[in-house]
Amino acid sequence: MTTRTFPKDFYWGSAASAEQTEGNQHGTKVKTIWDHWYNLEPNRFFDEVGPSETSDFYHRYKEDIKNMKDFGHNSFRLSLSWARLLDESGQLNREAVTFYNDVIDTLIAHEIEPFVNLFHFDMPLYLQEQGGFESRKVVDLYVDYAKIAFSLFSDRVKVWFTFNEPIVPVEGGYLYDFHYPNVVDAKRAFQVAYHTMIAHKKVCAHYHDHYDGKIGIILNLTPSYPRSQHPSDLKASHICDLFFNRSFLDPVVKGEYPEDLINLLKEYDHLPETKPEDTLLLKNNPIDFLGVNYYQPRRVKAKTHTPHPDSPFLPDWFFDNYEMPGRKMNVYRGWEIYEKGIYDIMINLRDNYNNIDCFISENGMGVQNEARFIKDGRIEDDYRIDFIYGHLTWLHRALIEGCNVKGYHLWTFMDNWSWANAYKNRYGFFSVDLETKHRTAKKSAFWFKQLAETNELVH
Ligand code: BGP
Repeated sequence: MTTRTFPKDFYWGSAASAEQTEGNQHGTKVKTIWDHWYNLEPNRFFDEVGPSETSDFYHRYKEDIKNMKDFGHNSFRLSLSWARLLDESGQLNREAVTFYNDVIDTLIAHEIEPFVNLFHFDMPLYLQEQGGFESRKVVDLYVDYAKIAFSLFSDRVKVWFTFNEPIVPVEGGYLYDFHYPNVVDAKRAFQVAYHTMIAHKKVCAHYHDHYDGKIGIILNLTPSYPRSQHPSDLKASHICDLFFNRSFLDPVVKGEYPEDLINLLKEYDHLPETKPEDTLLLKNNPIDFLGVNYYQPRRVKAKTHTPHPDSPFLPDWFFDNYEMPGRKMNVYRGWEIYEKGIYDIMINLRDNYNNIDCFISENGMGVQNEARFIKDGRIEDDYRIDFIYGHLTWLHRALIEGCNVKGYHLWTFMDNWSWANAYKNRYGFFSVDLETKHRTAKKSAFWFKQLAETNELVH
């Protein structure tokens, strides 16, 4: 039996988001794009379940935070809801301030460091109706919202994030039709991506001018592995990496977009509109801390068919997905499990991105129909323990090899509502009875507690 010891100050915990846990029907709140899309097309949501109820963190956070403490957490990532904090006229919602103040205070009272994220896919509807991040005006309103959040909570919150997986609303909302506004238009997609980056940079600039904590962003990094070393496969994988990783990672850490990406978008006439003053803003505002979400890699091969010239321009004009024979699968979710991917990401950050301080902000195993694994009243999720163990083994190796990785957060603390997938895939350390809202620790929660309290990875 090998024991791997993590540093004493390693961050152990889990992550969640406002829209997925609070319940949109509780407290005063303006509508988000999720409420709206659900009203329009409930059949696009698994089992037709929308964001109204969720696990009710809004009323049960005290119990949840106590559970976090009891199960080894020294840190927890939540997001603030823009739609809860401010109304349509930009007025502060006092009830929301009281709620978030109390959540933050309760975390701190339990010695759990709050990691606070400003935006996790939950655009207020009235702002989407003004163009969302296609509009510079909404960028400025986002900056105003961030400033208000900092002024309210920065005395206690020392770790902030601007966005969670900013590429997902771009892919989902403007390229592949799995988020509202369900547009398929790459030109608009790249404009949204670019403005999101401008918003991120403006917020970092303001934070660094006024506060002394840490600010960062959370990116879903998906290592892109080519089918073979053949130049056409390598090129396909390079382009996939440009679109899905480097389009955000490079400007965030290096202050500029990859030249190959700019050239490609220029060639296809898809460059977003920019302003001259953007260049300095992009260049000058690095982050202090990078959150890395990792679930599975991308496997890529050269395109077998040339796309029809009338079909909409999409990143996958340049590559095909490759279903590598023999790859290990999470059969309960349909995603590949490739533990070494977490190590490859870390080595890439060490060697090519200034060895930036980072942590694993999401990693986890979604399981459908998880109730089938209940024994004596609790879910025996040995598969999740194996999953976490496998990834942490590689993460530990990255640490030994000099990577600046500071922590590991599981997605997620308790089973929650997940966008169009609603309650299809369960990820939590705790299961939640959706009728009674009763929480029950799964076997993995006990295993994690032992790990987090001793810093020793044993299995
Ligand atoms: C991540 C998101 C989370 C969560 C998770 C699981 O990309 O940041 O918000 O939804 O994916 O997703 P799913 O339930 O679709 O498996």
